[in-house]
Amino acid sequence: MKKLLFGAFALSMLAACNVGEDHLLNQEQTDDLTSGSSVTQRVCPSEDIRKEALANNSDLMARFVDNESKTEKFIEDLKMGRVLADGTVEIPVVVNVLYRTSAENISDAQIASQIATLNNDFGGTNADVNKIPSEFASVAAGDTKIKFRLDRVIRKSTTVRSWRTNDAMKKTSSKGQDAFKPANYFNIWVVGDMGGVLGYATFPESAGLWNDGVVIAGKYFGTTANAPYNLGRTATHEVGHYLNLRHIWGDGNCATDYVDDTPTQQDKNFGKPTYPQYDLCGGVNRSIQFMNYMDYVDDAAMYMFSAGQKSRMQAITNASGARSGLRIY
Ligand SMILES: [Ca+2]
Ligand SMILES: [Zn+2]
Repeated sequence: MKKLLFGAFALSMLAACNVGEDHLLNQEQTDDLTSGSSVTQRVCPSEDIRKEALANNSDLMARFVDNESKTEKFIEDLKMGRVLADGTVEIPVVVNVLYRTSAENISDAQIASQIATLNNDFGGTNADVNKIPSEFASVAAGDTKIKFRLDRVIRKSTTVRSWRTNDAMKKTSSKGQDAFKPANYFNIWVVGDMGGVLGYATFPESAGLWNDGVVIAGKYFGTTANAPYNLGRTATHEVGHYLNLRHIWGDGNCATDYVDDTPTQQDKNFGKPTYPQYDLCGGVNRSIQFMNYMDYVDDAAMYMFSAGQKSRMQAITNASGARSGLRIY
């Protein structure tokens, strides 16, 4: 609907091009006539010059329409409370539970515990936030201004005993469950078992596609008794990917995660490392941020995003980002 409106608007701008030309001609004549004289009344020709330029340049017109569309969306989002007054974005969450046994049909309470964990971890209100070493406290994200609100739970019985990472759980035709409006809702699939995999995510280039979202094995979803993956941080990590964060070690030896305030580290870390740990990369020995959610440490050993990671996530959820469709409707 909005696109149609803008299309009509763009056409009316084109139709106005003759007026613009006439005006420019008049302007030139006026310039000649009035050269050397002082201005007696304020005149700004910007919009008329723009109309002329838009009428003669379809690329420019496309950019104009795109800017107006994004601006209107942001204002509409603000008006509707989809973006809160302090800029916080609320993401509606759909949890698709695929179960074979009754134990796999996880409770509403377990789902609620996962949403609460996401809001604490992304809000910087996690109970273990005080464990962040002072060295990294100055670059901790604090409140990322991204919140999660459970919109609905879709439960479905299935005969599948163990799932692989081939997205079969995301299709009704392969004994899974189709995504619920993935352009506007963050879909999580909770499955009974994925072998040795805790979870996996799509990145923002998949925004709105049929397979877009996060998959988590039910045993590690929310607060559970399954230590060391018992605090819901598997989802925190996977949602980080969904919002365009890479692994902190850049998935290579001393590789980059495109975040400046996460020190370059050699590789992933496991378990519960003791602070500080040092990695030698490019001849520089750095204290590494192994307690970051995007490392591989145990749930109890990860408790921060960095400010740089917050910027990347905000970039992808804002009005012009790939995930700008994720709003409460
Ligand atoms: Ca880094
Ligand atoms: Zn990962």
